[in-house]
Amino acid sequence: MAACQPVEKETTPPNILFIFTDDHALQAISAYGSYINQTPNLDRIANEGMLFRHAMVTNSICAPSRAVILTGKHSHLNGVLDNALPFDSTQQTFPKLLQAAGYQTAMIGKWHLKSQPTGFDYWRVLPGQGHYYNPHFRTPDGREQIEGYVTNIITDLSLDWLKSGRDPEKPFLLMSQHKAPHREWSPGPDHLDMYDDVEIPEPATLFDDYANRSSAASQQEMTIKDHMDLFYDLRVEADSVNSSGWLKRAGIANYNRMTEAQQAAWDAAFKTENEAFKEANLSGYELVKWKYQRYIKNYLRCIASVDDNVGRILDYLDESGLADNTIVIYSSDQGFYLGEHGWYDKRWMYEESLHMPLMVRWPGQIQAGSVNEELVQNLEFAETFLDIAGVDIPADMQGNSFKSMLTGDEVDWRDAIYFHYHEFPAVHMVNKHYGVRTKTHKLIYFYELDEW
Ligand code: SGN
Ligand code: CA
Repeated sequence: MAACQPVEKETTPPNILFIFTDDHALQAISAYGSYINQTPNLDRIANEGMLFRHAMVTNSICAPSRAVILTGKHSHLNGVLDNALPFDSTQQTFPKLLQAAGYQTAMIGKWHLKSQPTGFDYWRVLPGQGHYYNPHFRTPDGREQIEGYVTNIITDLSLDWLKSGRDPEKPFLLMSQHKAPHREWSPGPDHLDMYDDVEIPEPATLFDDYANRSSAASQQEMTIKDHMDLFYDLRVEADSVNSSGWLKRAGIANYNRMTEAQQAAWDAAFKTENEAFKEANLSGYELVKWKYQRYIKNYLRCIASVDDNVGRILDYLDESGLADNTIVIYSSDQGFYLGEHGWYDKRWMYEESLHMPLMVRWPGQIQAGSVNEELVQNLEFAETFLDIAGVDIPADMQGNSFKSMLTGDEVDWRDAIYFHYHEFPAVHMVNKHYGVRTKTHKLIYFYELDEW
């Protein structure tokens, strides 16, 4: 009796929307318990999906993290050990495999891999680190400059592609990758005054003395106290400080990119506080505390814009009806120090920079509000996305698909992760190290110092 047979439902592979930021620490996401800011739109992804508490990178630095994500292989196999090395874009990547399986693929925003993007039907990427104001983009047809604030623009381009740039008959992969909240933490015009009258709580270790730790911890060059530049990083006027040559040039260039109207809004936002700062002539602890406030407020202002723009994307998914069959992932290329240990930047296998945010929404598949405690890594995005799309996972990829964690099925997961940071000597001077971490322990070896 044909009528009683279960109907073979035609399953459309889900769309994959990967929203990625640069240097967004867990400590600055309210779904992770931030005590310094609120991120209502990012929290929506966690509340309607799953939040991973122990998502970690294999190598805590930008270009290497991106190469790991594309290939599903550790740095020593994909070739991008550090930020200086180009990505060999002839190698196997998950976007290429999805494209071959019939997905429409797009890469918009920060790429940072030096070579040309491959495996994408559409791409528009920032050159290098890119700029916050009036950014240039590299495209297959050459360079173009777009007026406005980078986080808004990357979202506009992403929405344009979703609405009218793709073949609506095919499933899509969209990698929408922000520059924010990367150094030099330039807030957008909508958030210049945010946090003006509040004091952000300091982390307990802002004045860490690095006693009882590897000598690497005291040899770095990433303290708010000594290495954060008052002009380039913190926007106190050039004539008041001692910026080194290139930081001064870069800071001036950033300002000169702005239109007159953007400059006027910028000047108005910082002027009064800058004058008070010069007047106060701070030093020692008081100066560090002031620098922390200026730093964290600008960082959080950049995140507020990311949050607003994630809201725009989620709203569009709802309005267009795409939400039901689209898996939304929010993550960042590593964690970051928000004053913990007196630091900014990343690189270490210590917790703040080892972790990356990971929140995933997949309506009908993930139970809303679930929290995952397993040790997952950026090494498994490629495998997971292929698995979700029903594409075979190549045997030479090194991570595991975590799809069954998303759907709540039983999984036999790893009990330890491996990490290796390779960039030294280089900016911020963090020594090379590798290590392993389990749910309860961590072992790190600074092999050029021979210190465990
Ligand atoms: C730039 C930054 C550094 C940062 C690296 C790597 N300096 O060099 O502070 O550590 O990028 O960042 S800046 O003055 O140019 O902002 S990464 O995210 O690309 O790995
Ligand atoms: Ca980064």
